[in-house]
Amino acid sequence: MRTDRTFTMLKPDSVEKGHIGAILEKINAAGFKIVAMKLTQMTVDDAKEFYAIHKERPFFGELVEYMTRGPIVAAILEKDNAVEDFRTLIGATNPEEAAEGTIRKLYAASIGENAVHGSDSDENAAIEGAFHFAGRDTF
Ligand code: IDP
Ligand code: MG
Repeated sequence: MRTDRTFTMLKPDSVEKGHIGAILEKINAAGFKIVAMKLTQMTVDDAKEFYAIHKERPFFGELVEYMTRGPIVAAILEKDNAVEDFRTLIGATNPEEAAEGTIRKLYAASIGENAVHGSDSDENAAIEGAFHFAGRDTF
């Protein structure tokens, strides 16, 4: 299992607000290399599958609606210790609890609309990356 890759999505709110460039700048400045990237839109079935672990949570319907309402930027990122370092870069799920300078502190509106996704384990990074990208589109 690779420990040097993670998967991210710049969520619909980031795309709507024109924050793609600023967020990618933060990602690059933190030393992550982009090895796959695309603008794409998840279907309702895609979002239900991607977030299946949360299907019993009260916010699941809201989450699926949010994540499918417009395009996202999906990307696979490479760096030593990628999963942990990227979670540090994006900050806490709730932007009110996110550290100063983190992507969620800067760009997230709320715990629901929180700007970016970051994988929470090497195993999930591999599963989530493969969900969005074929091998030939990953460099
Ligand atoms: P994470 O994205 O920081 O890993 P998770 O707990 O895995 O956070 O939740 C997945 C996503 O579900 C969050 O990024 C956020 O968009 C949404 N979410 C989490 N908790 C809530 C909540 O309490 N209300 C509304 N949406 C939530
Ligand atoms: Mg999570």
